[in-house]
Amino acid sequence: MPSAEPPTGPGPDTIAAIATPAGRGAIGIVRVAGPLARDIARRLMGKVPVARRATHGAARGAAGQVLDDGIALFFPAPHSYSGEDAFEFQGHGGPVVLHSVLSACLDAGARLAEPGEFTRRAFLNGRMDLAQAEAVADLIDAASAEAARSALRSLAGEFSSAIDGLVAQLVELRALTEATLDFPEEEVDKLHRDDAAARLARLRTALDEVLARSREGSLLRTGIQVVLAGRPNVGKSSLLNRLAGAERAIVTPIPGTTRDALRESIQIDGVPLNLVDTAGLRDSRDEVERLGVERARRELAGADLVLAVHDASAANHSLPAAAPVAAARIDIYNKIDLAPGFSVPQGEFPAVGVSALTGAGIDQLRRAILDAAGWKSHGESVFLARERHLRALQAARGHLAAAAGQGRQWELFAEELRLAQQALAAIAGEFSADALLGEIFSRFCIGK
Ligand SMILES: Nc1nc2c(ncn2[C@@H]2O[C@H](COP(=O)(O)OP(=O)(O)OP(=O)(O)O)[C@@H](O)[C@H]2O)c(=O)[nH]1
Ligand SMILES: [Mg+2]
Repeated sequence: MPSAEPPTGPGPDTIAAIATPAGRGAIGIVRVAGPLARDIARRLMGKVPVARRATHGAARGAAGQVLDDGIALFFPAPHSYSGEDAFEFQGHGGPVVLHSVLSACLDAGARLAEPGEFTRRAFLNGRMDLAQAEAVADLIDAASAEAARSALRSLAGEFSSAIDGLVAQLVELRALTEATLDFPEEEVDKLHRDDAAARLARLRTALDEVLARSREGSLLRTGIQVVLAGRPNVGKSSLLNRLAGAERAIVTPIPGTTRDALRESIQIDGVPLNLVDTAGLRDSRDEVERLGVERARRELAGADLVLAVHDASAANHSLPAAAPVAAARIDIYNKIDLAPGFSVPQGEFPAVGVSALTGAGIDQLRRAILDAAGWKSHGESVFLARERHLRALQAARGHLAAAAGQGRQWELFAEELRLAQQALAAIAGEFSADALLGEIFSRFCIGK
């Protein structure tokens, strides 16, 4: 049944795009959304397909020529992805045929969609909040099964409802505070003050929990920059190969084998790591090796986690004095197969004994890496947060801390609560600036 309501939303124009990836494929999809979708469906297919029912037919151009044969779908507003009338044609997945169908849609009055514009409209039409819209892109970009699962949960609203929960608590607390401002008698004030303090404490705990789960989940998005470093010949490249499960780096008994920094993307329990092998740190007269050592130092400076590799069978375990190791660090004692009875020195950093040759200790090393990176295997409960979300949560956290420090200054207390709420509301995209939306949606694919 056609909807009686005209489609709502930004701009009355109708957008169209090829929604499937460029190149040849079994099936290709052209999608149209907006007030002209119904009209375009009629022009291409000869009639408007029954709502939400797959309809087989030929798509025709303006002159009546057959462009392709496929399945047409029509979703009347508001029950479509973007909330507007939507038409979709699933045809043969060749670039030429898809472009001819797309052109027919454009000839019939649609314009080419911008990246993410369908999802942007879904957000503007209230079909999803901003965090959910972001989850759409994160799901498409997910680099591991864990990241995909987490994105799906955000898309289903799990992250948003955690934020909504915090906002609801804040709203209650603000209402209570406003009441106190209106009735400043002594007794009421004392009662409210105790109550408000207790509520604020609960709220801060809840927010810290969400922040912890978000920080952890953000690892799934960004990956962890892990750099192998140590003296020449201690087995850094062998460890990279062992962790990658493939012979990526050249390994020889000659000290100074690795010159260029070598990168390898690996996963541990679905957490993406960007593993970098570097030249052994030493003073060398060899020009090429010296440049390699310089690069190694640069990589170390940008690392989230440094794997400081030592040779367990050697007398001297220390890293060269000049090694800049500021980030989180794990000390790895390699070649334990050559050092029977070796006991791992306990120092300032977590330490493990391994053998890149036999694989001994490697599982323990993997766990140590995840621990050091802050992955507590909350697994199913982490939020695939973006930097934007973390910043908003941190801002809210700061305002709540400031509120807690306000004592009896109710006006200032109330103001900090208001600012905290504003920070949290930004996650769902309330009152979002156009620039922010542009920045978020421009990274989407066209047709999404
Ligand atoms: N027995 C034993 N030998 C190892 C182990 N790990 C590495 N090696 C050997 O140690 C030598 C050096 O290994 P590499 O992985 O090239 O060491 P590296 O730290 O990358 O050396 P540079 O690139 O020169 O800095 C090679 O002969 C490896 O086969 C181990 O766990 N046990
Ligand atoms: Mg090497």
